[in-house]
Amino acid sequence: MAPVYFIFLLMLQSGLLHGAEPQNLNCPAHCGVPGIPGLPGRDGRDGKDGAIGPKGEKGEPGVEVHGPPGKAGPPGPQGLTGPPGPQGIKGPPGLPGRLGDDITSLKSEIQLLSAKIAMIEKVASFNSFRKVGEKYFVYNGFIESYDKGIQYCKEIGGTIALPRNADENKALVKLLETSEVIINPFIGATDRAKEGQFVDITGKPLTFTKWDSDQPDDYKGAQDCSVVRVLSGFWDDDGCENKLRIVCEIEIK
Ligand SMILES: [Ca+2]
Ligand SMILES: [Ca+2]
Repeated sequence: MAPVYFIFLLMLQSGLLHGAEPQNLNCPAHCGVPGIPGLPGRDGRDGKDGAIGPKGEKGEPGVEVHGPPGKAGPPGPQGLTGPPGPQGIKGPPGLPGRLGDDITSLKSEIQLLSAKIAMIEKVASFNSFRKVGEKYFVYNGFIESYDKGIQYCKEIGGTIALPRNADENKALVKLLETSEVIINPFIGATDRAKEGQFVDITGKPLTFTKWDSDQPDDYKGAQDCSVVRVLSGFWDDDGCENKLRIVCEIEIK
């Protein structure tokens, strides 16, 4: 392509241009008006980096400044158990805990109440019973000698009846007054140890008596036990081997 273009230029200069009237290109009369300057071109690309400059002078030494402490790190692993320390001095005895005292007190009350209920149930199991103060007289129709009566009352958890005051004496009489057959009950007072000196079953002198006017008379020298006359409420000494009513007394506090 380039040779063709070159030949074309030669022909244009030697043939075609020779055939036409030559023009004077240097003539100012044929020159056009100068064109308006074009717009400035776009900025060129950045040049390449220059060469590395010389090393700067050494700077002044810095001032040491401590910053704030950092956050605490995670706890380390547990260390080995150390040897036991020496035994300390024994301290003074502590005060008893109030709650412990209350519980102990409640337990005691419950035990007392349970025992009381058991005794009341026992009293209620008798055919006849009568309360006077903290004492119950109980009777179940048992008729025996004095010594067997003592044993019987012991077995039921009481003692043979012995009025200690006027109220108790009345209560004992009231317990038996409705019975059809008049059989007096033994009371726990004897003079078997020493004639004429009546004592209770523990050997203590009586603190209350209600002997009838002519009693005790130790009739025929064979009356060392005693009874309450149900009809009058007065006492009489009687034979210990007689089979009489056995009334027991049970105290429930
Ligand atoms: Ca006697
Ligand atoms: Ca008598």
